[in-house]
Amino acid sequence: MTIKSIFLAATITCAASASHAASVSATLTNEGAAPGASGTTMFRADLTGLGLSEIAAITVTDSNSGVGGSPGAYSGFDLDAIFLDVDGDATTVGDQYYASGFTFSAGTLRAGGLASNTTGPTNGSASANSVDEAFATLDTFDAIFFGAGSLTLGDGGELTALFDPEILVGPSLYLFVGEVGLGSGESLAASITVADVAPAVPLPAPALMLLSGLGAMAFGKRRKAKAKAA
Ligand SMILES: [Ca+2]
Ligand SMILES: [Ca+2]
Ligand SMILES: [Ca+2]
Repeated sequence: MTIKSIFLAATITCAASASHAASVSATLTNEGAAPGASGTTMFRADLTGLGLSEIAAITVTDSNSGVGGSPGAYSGFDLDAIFLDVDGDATTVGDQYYASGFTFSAGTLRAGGLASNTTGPTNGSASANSVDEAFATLDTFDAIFFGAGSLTLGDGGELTALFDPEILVGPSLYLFVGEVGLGSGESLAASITVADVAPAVPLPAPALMLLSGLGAMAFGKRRKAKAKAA
């Protein structure tokens, strides 16, 4: 078996010093066909020795190459599964940790190709910003070609698997990722980020307006108090 490797970029933010941030890298190796889904390529990365004490989020970003694989609702990286595993053996499932939630941003679709089987633009998405979790089953290698069991990211799309509570990095912890297809070229170009701090969820515009409104009210109160004191 040829061992292909891709670059795994990991970002660490130290809790002790909020302004400090550092990056480390590790190797994601091609482990061949995934158990339970012979059409899925399984990749594994050792998460020990990276300087991470715990895992809060893992982000998979499509390389936006615009080539490889299929167009339409299958444009870009086709993610069968993403999970953590203590002993590094994907066939023993009792030691696995699955995401507590996901954030998603669908990429663009190439013209033509098949339509999505789900309500979102890419196969396995519920909308441009949410995953159809029951359809995509991102905790299991079970994808069916052009069918159920995976989430297609779209060109330039991004998925973050959130782990709340965080998963402690003990003496042994591995990341498993699967891509539907054997050697389509999309998986090796995608980038993966492991972080011990979950990314901040951007506030929707109405919440921001409310916050700035509250700020203005507080400012007005302070001015009044000052005027009284004067
Ligand atoms: Ca694809
Ligand atoms: Ca295992
Ligand atoms: Ca799956």
